Amino acid sequence: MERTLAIIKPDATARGIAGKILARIEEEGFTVRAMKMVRLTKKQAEGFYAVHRERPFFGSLTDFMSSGPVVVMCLEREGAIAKWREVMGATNPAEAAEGTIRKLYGVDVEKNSVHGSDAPETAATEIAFFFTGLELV
Ligand code: FUP
Repeated sequence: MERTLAIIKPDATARGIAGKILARIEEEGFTVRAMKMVRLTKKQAEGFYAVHRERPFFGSLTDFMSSGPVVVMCLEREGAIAKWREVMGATNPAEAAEGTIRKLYGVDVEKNSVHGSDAPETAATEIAFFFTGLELV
């Protein structure tokens, strides 16, 4: 079993589709090990995306991620990291495969509705960013 960090981003919570995305997560065989809704401060968003600090889109991305509530989840499944990235689809919704969450709901490359960890090390760091051991059931 593997764990990954999923985020339902502000563009999705604003449109009231967090429930649809959670239903899809459950249909795809993930177990939710922890979940909460939070509104990140700009500084917290900058901390979460620190690896992208030098990228031209960093300011806009962290403004967006702190613009409204997000739902953060620790998901568990066999091959959870790769499977969640497959279900999310490509970063740019215009390039995402049919049926993926970003194809269905993503607005653009920034407002792309969901986040998922990209490797075991980042999954561990990202889960620990949002959840203490006590909150993981
Ligand atoms: P992903 O792992 O698919 O979320 O994508 P990346 O790690 O490449 O990008 C991290 C975040 O930066 C994405 F969620 C969206 C955002 N981004 C932009 O806002 N503009 C860009 O041009 C590229 C990425």
